[in-house]
Amino acid sequence: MEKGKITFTMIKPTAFKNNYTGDILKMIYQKKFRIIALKMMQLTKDQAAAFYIEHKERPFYAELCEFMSSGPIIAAILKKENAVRDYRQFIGSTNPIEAEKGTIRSVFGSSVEQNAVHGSDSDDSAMRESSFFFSDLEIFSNF
Ligand code: DAT
Ligand code: MG
Repeated sequence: MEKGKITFTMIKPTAFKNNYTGDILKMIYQKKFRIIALKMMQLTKDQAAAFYIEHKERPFYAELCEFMSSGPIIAAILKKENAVRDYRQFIGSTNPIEAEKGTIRSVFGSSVEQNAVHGSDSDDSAMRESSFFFSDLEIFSNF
């Protein structure tokens, strides 16, 4: 994996449950991101807590871990120049109500918590989050 060219995303439980996975992946491809790793799984509450450890002091942390472990999710590593910046722009603001029209969160998000997708906030986060979910054998770096 090349730092600076990848980002990590998750399709969150509500979006998955609503069968938005196909539409979201299609939008990702249309924006010229390449998927270099992909899986479906359900996090335990402890795994969600470890993934979101940076938020452990926030008032919504317990609820967030509860929600993120409440059902299956899709995890993926996306490759593109400036992947982190471009993907954050493409998913829109954390709160779907504030997200720009046409962004993934504005189209598929239902609330600030259930905002359809995760997107890494920095290159360091992208590397950490990708390694959290995927082993080297599951990552097609040259794809
Ligand atoms: P982002 O996902 O845009 O990077 P974040 O890192 O600040 O946002 O927060 C992580 C997730 O936590 C976010 O996607 C949804 C949830 N969250 C953030 N702020 C919240 C709030 N005020 N109430 C409930 N959930 C919140
Ligand atoms: Mg974040």
